[in-house]
Amino acid sequence: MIPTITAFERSPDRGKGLARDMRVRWALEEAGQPYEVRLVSFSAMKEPAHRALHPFGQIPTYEEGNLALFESGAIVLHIAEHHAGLLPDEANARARAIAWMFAAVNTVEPPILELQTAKLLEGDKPWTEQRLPLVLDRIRHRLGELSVRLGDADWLDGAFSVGDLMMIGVLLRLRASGLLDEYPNLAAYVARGEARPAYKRAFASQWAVFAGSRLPT
Ligand code: GTB
Repeated sequence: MIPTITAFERSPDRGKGLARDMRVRWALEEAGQPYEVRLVSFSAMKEPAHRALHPFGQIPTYEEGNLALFESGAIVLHIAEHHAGLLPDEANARARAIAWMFAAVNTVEPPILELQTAKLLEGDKPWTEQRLPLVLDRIRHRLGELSVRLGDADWLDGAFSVGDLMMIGVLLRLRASGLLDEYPNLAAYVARGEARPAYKRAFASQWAVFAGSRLPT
């Protein structure tokens, strides 16, 4: 059965692959699983039909037969559990790869999201000037710890896993800030992820949506 995911009809990132459907596309490409994409507008996301799939009216969602999922982490884990190559076979290594997925979305991503909120949504507020350095410090703190753990390894725990996929998906959101470049091993880690053929295919398919939507109508 070919799964269907949802993605932005017009992504605010203008095809940079920063919306969370990218992680799902990447996992599906790594798994060699064909998929279909249903593009949704911001207003359609808030309609009952989409909310039946996603209680918070967001993308991505994932439908496969009787199964409907939301939350990019849960979707990626589901894909990894049903296809070879994204999770180690050995039980403890598998548990550690899943721990890295949670670390990505629960420990590393929150201060990165704070930065986006501080800049994009609240950049005009009077407290932004004082708040920004605090947020940047929190991100640097986490990146420093992650950088030490990664050291000169290629991936976080042995072979490439879904833990790396989620972590790189999260770190990519920092590229525009320049913060990643302060940690050369993390910048190289992200570049290794982007160099994977599956990542490139996923990126190209989300780019095609943006390129299509900017054609003259
Ligand atoms: N925790 C959920 C998950 O991991 O799936 C979060 C899902 C989520 O935040 N979805 C966003 C969404 O649907 C898109 S990814 N937003 C619309 C809404 O809430 O109304 C977040 C995102 C949006 C835009 C950019 N960008 O332009 O760079 C990057 C990431």
